[in-house]
Amino acid sequence: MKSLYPLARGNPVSALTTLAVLGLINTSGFAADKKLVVGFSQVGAESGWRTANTDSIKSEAAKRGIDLHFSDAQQKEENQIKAIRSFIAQGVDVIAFSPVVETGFEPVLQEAKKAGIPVVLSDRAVKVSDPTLYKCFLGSDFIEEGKRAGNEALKLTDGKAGIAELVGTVGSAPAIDRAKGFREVIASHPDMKIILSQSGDFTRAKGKEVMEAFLKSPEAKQITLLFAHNDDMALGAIQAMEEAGIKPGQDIKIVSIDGVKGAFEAMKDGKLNVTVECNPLLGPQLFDIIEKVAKGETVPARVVTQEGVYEQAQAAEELPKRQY
Ligand code: GZL
Repeated sequence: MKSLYPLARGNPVSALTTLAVLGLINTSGFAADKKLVVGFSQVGAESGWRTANTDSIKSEAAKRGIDLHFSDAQQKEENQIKAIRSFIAQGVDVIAFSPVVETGFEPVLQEAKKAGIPVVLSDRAVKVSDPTLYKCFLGSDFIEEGKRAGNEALKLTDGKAGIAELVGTVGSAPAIDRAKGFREVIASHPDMKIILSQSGDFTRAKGKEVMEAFLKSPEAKQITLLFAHNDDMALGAIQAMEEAGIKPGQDIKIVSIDGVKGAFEAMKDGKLNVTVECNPLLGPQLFDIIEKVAKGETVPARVVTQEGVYEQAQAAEELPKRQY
């Protein structure tokens, strides 16, 4: 299914105008009788953030009349590679995906390039030797998110804390970079000590399980702050703390990342202290980029999503406004 978009590759203005007048292309410059076909490989359905991200992508594609081939990789890299291969075989116009981990995608991205199918990264980055293997990476600055979490941790503890860390999916860009940003900020504060660190794989269940283990460890009594790489793991940890008779947000302060509704509810109940926002509503921006790429137009190699930080005092007012 080869792209008909070369139509726009002559003298775009006159060609497009002529074809639009003849009703042969629609307003976004595509052949009127040809739907844009996009293959999207999603990480999985591991967290509230991911669900909101999937909803944003699917609803925006439907709104634009895009033929979306959507695949859920259930957090397995081999499933993403299989899905991308299948999109290539189907001859989709554009491939987009959120890489579950940073490495291991170079060979299949070379196959997409060889097949002449452009690739757009959504949410997470990949490490590749050839930067032309994808047209654009749309997503948050995870190092900045880690720094924001570090600054909030300093404010909550006056620069003195025994820190337990719930790490995201091992090898994923958000886990690597959030940890990096957090450590950059606390590096100049010798009394901010990370005493326990383990992956909870971005899920609530695993976050609870790891927090239970932390609370049974010899270092348990030294924990005064939890840094969770996402809200779902923080909410699991809150459950574990309460079951152990610990007051979350008081006995142990908690800083997490995402900004899902559950985090605002926990802040309202005084059980979570801060959530650093990570915006999952990427659908509109993602398909703006994909439509441009499909028409052979140039797009920025990097688009950073805008997001903020929310503390407990803001939770009650913000909660009704949250879209995810
Ligand atoms: C961040 C995203 C992360 C979220 C988690 O952009 O990749 O993955 O922080 C999700 O909730 O599982």
